[in-house]
Amino acid sequence: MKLIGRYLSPFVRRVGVSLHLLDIPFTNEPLSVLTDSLKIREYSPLGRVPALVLDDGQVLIDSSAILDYFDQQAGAERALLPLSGTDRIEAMNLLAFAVGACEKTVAAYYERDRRPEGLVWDDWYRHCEDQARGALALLDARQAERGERPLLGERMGQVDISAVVAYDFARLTLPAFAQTQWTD
Ligand SMILES: N[C@@H](CCC(=O)N[C@@H](CS)C(=O)NCC(=O)O)C(=O)O
Repeated sequence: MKLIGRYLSPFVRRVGVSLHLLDIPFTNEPLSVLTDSLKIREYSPLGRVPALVLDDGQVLIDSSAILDYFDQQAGAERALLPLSGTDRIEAMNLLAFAVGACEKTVAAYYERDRRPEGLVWDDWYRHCEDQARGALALLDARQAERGERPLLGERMGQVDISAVVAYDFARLTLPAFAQTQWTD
């Protein structure tokens, strides 16, 4: 099985971390969306990462869909996201903040770092950054309430993985987050 995309992408990274946690062996082909887009499109015509090539050649795309596939296989006891019930509703909601923070951080990063000089829209950059900050602050407040316990339930799961990946990505790519001290 092969995971396509670089771990700098928070979407690729949350899949990679989850596969490790589920003890599922895979290799990584670190293709860049900037320099390897034609190669990525050979795996997925949408040209996005992550894409996951299964052993039978089938290609799955979109981190949430990929993670759902493995959770279904793992079964309720091992799944990283509750498969049903009220816990699932709460998990999906927290996850939407973590994944939303990734999306807004990616948008801010592209606005600031990927546009030609003179075409950067500062107000939009700040808007995206504020949205990412809002979502991360909510998760941070939740963690402060939970203390040593995971964000949901009693064992580390997808909400924790995605929250940490989102937080790390913001620290790595947005200067305003570089010095931020969040709940340990
Ligand atoms: N909803 C998708 C988002 C994936 C995504 O936006 N990946 C970015 C890299 S961080 C990408 O491939 N960007 C290139 C593009 O969209 O053209 C997921 O969860 O997998």
